[in-house]
Amino acid sequence: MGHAVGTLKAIQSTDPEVFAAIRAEEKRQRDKLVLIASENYASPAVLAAQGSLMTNKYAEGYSGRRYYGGCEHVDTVEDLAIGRAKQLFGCEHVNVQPHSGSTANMAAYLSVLKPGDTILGMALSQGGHLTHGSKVNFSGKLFQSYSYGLNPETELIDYDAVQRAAEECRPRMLVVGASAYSRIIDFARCKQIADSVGAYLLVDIAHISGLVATGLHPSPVPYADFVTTTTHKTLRGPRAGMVMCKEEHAKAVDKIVFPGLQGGPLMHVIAAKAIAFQEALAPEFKVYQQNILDNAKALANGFTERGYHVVSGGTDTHLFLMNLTSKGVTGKDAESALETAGIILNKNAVPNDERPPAITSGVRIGTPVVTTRGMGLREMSQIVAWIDEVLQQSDKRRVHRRIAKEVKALCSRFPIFQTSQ
Ligand code: DSN
Repeated sequence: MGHAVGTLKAIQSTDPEVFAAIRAEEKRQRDKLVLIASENYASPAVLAAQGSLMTNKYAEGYSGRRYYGGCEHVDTVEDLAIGRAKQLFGCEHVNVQPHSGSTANMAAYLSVLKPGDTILGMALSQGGHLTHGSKVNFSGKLFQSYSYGLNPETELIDYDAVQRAAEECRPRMLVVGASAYSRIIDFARCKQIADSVGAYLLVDIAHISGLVATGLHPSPVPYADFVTTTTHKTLRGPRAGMVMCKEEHAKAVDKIVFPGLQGGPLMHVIAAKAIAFQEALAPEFKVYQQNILDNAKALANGFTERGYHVVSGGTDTHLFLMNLTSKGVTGKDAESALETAGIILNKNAVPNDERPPAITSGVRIGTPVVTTRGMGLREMSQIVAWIDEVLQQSDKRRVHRRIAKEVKALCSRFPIFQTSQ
């Protein structure tokens, strides 16, 4: 992949400090093995659109009805993004303007709820997301939030318990979706639960949207009132969000995104969304998503064979959690030792974790990035061996440094882009 060289050169001459940081980040992304489940490497075309002069344009409003002149070309890219998103997900309506997944969720809530209404979402500590009702987030401050979680035995979503929780708290909105849950979610069942208590259903597919777009995870679109996503995780587009909804909510969603929550849309990012959706419609994208799944399964199986506790017993998606309690290492120490070895992942709370979020008892592992680099089953087996070696010897810096060299050698065989100079 190649950056727009001219753009980077312009930075070099005007701001050497920022230029140096960007070059260092480029080297870091090139030489390290990234297993952060929410990250990916966007294509050169997506990067170029984000660096384009569409960033200069104000376009408050929507295509054909803007509050500024000169919007004909940004209208074109927004129309393309909308048409392609509808084709990818089969949704009735989509708003592609949200700057992030968090804003997309805020828009879904506020299109039909009022502050003080009740929501029920998966607890952050059980694999949910901050914006699904966490008390430290707007969603837990603005709304009366209640949570559900996993069955402690199976570590799977306990739908009977969700039903009971819904009957107790009578939410106006049931929120489904996760940032650290590895199994297929039963959206039809969630719809039944929402209907049984007269709640709206919001499904946040930020993590799995690439899998949903290619039919490798069942789609919530037929069931949910609102489906939100980010566009930069498995979907491999620019860093941003969007909201899909049933036609009956279209006006309310558009009105809350603008002027309710945001001002001018980021038209350079919307152009990049249009490109990413086109890439995702190509047949190769489904092959890529299948490879992500195969790689995640290979890692989860490899760790299970070595005696690790993979939460929920395995994975159907691009990610899984490992509970390291029986290995005698915390999530924080594991993250740090692995980073020295050139392997980047994040510590993560495991279900019913006794340690605080800044320490945790586990790590989250995801395969979108390594799969984008073209790595396959052979490399996954090597990654399991390296991670196991580091975690068995989490205080031996010499071992970590040796592995970092081996990681760099592997990464050089799977380039993510040509260096800009
Ligand atoms: N922070 C993202 C993640 O890592 O899953 C979710 O917003």
